[in-house]
Amino acid sequence: MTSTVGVARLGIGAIASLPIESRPLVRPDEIRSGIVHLGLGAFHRAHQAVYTEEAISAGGGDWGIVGVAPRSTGVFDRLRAQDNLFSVTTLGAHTSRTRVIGALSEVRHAASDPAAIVALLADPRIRVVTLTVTEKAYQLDPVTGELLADEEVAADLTTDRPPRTVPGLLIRGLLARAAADAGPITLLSCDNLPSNGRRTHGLVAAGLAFAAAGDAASWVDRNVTFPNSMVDRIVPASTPETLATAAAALGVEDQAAVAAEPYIQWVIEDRFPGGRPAWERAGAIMTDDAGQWERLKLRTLNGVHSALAYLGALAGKETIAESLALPGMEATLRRLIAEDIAESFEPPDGVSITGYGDEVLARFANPVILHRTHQVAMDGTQKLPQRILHTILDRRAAGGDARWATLVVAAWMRFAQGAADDGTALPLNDPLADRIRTVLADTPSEPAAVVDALLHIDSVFPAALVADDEVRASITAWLTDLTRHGAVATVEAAGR
Ligand code: CS2
Repeated sequence: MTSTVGVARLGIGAIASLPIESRPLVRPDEIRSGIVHLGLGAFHRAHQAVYTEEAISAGGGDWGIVGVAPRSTGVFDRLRAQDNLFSVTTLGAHTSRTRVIGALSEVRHAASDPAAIVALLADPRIRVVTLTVTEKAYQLDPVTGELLADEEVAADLTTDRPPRTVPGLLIRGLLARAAADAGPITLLSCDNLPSNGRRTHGLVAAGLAFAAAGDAASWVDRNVTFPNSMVDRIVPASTPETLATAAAALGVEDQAAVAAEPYIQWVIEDRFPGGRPAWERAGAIMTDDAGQWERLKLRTLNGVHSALAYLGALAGKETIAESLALPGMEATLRRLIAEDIAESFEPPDGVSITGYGDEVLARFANPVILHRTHQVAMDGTQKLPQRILHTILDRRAAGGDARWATLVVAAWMRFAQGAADDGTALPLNDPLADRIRTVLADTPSEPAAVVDALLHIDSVFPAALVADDEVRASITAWLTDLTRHGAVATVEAAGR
């Protein structure tokens, strides 16, 4: 991205010139670090960074965030050039507010200095590690939750080379922390995985066993917690327009700007032996058990989001809001919510799943949030289990037919075949893309054959689902409709 000639850049020196309502609540150079965060993407900047800034401002404490970019240098360079400051523009249908966030006390780039990250994790000042690294970075089998056999992770755990993977960084960091007996710490996953804390714990335990680190494992048992958490805010990837909106509001250029919807939620299990920021002062819900919140959000919001992404992409729609506006789409999704999702689990006390679903649909309809269908469609193999397949399994166990949820699986299968209904190529960004392409290349294009072949990707589809002939027939019927009539006509007919 190029600088606009003559316009000053956001930085500590620019704070005094910002409109008062846009100034940060705390300053990066005045807070001390207590958190390491892995994953400096737009979501972190518009979510945990916002909560943490408000928590420090309201409740104090040394909880500045050391933001670590695992691989890409882009956002790291841009933040460094801005003294770690960036803005969040909150986009309502009719209002827009831009505020600079000062919660990042430091920024680091793991790939160019992994040893520094390992040392940070062993630093007694750091008492919380938060993660937004996307589902695939955990290297867990989505069906079993077991650590995958991956050469890079194995090399990180069994050799002295500087770690390259997220599991490698975490486990080598915990080994160093155990060796230094540097005090208790919490690893808090903020990714959209089911039981994300329990999975992170499983990953660490498996990694320590693999690294044959017996003493460290018992230190970890005594000193490290892995609470589950549910995170929620729609934060599309930033575009040149996002940066232009921020610059207009701030009067200075901000190349790390993000834009997000007004809605924001964080539910966190309160197990922090080394302490934590007063996140509840910023509106987070601290609880004993985040499980029901997590199911509510993953199955309803993310499940419906994936439905909109695949069906919308097939119909040639660019954004989630445009996909939702297709004739019959809203009615179809309401059935998915009421007949399948709401029947598949117990919601948190006092929450109605259909009421929550109505709110989710209203959020997706926000016309100024330009969330691309292709962005949400990415990494389908990592997302489908918790978003849709668990709903199907629970409905089937209770005797239901999961008709609407099987439509989403069929839409993913058609999307995975690589072309929209008008023949335009669709990108298959997925860690299993090669496997999917190989499977499809060897398969006749009839829907029944495609369903059969893709269901055999056993790290995505649980055995109970593959063995269920009614589910298979339902996916095949939908895929037949999608293939013959296209997504627009299929959704229109379904919504009638
Ligand atoms: C989306 C999520 O990209 C996706 O897969 O479904 O990022 C979604 O926007 C967030 O989970 C909302 O909290």
